[in-house]
Amino acid sequence: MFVDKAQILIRSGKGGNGAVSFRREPFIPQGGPDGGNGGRGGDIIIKADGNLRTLMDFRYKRKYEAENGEDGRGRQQYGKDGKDLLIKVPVGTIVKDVQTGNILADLKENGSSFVAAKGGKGGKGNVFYKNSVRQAPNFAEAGGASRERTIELELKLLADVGLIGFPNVGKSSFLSVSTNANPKIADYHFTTIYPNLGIVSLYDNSFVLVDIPGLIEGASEGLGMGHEFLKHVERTKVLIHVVDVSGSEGRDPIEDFETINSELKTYSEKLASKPVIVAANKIDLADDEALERFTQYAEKKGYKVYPMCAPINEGVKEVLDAAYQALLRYEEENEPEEIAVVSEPDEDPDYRDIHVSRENGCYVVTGKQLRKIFDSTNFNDTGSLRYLYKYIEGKGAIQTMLSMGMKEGDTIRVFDYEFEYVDE
Ligand SMILES: Nc1nc2c(ncn2[C@@H]2O[C@H](COP(=O)(O)OP(=O)(O)OP(=O)(O)O)[C@@H](O)[C@H]2O)c(=O)[nH]1
Ligand SMILES: [Mg+2]
Repeated sequence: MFVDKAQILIRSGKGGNGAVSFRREPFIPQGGPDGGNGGRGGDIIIKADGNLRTLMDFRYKRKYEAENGEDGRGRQQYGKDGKDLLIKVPVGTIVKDVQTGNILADLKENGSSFVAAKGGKGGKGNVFYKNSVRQAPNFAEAGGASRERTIELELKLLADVGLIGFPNVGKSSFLSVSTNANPKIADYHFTTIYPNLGIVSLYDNSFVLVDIPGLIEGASEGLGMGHEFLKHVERTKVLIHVVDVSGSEGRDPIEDFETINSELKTYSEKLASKPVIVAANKIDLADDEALERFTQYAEKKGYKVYPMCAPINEGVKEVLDAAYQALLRYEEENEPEEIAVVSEPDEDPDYRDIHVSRENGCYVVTGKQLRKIFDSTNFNDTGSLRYLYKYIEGKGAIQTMLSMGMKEGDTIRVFDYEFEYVDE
């Protein structure tokens, strides 16, 4: 199967903790604070790379982590920043947050990139907290949390023109003579099982042609490999409908033509309204009467028919010219499709939330920002403890617990720290 979607788990680096440290110097009994800052955690960056074609690699590696920042140290030594992690994806990849369903980025150009998970900030060392009243702060800031999220990568096939038709009618043969691509060509159905892209160079221009696996009746309901690939066809701008006009497999070319058209229509109106160039292939096997009958039929319906013998490159140039003209017209008349990207803040949406619950008679308080403040707390220092308490109170958690029935003397648990509630 052609892999054009992948889910991966990414995690940015945690920021390093700031250090609590005091100068120790001979003959100076009370040195000042000298704890350095922690380093920044590495970001997860996703970047479009023109050398990649598929999302295949993401089938084998699903978890991506950036480096944590180093903790600060004494003597005002800073912790090293964590290294960013660069994830390369093919041009045309869309990045989605699985939880919110938001599209975070549409990486349309080679080299464009975006930070999918920002690393935590480095925590400040205790030297930072020194001021005229507080000469010896014995606490430091914990590093910022890492960010973990599951994202979905989806590769849009950025093809301009799509080749459609029944199996074995000569689509791959056409692709092979008109582009640099080297698709497999063989005399059986479904030789092509995933879309092949090729670049057509025409005069001074070029466009991308995609060879879609053969469609059959019922494709719009998922028969054959239809459904999977009609989705790709939907993103092309112009279609080349290849018909075996010789009826070499015993089918009637007019019926073939109508069957495919009605499949497109059933799948979506949008698909059915795309400009179509009709290539009547295998003319070497067809008698004049058969070609004439088909041409008249299709032209009456408003299509222009191009007779062709793909393997020997006969009539191919005319089809490409017509497709290119239709493409130029299409682009003139239609705005390029823009994908709405949602810009989200760097932190988790629930970063500032605080939660209260009851467990075994205890009141339990949790929260992501709370975790960071908790980690910055020195439990031997009243000032530091007080700050933690004020934060919990400021978030309304004490009020919530009171309304849940908390009384003087009940236990409040914050991560692995427990204290008694005292009515002040
Ligand atoms: N005689 C003749 N044979 C052709 C012509 N075009 C293609 N063929 C043959 O038809 C067979 C199928 O050609 P492909 O190009 O693989 O057809 P396809 O539409 O890509 O087929 P699937 O990938 O199976 O859907 C091969 O044996 C080709 O050599 C043609 O114009 N004349
Ligand atoms: Mg093929």
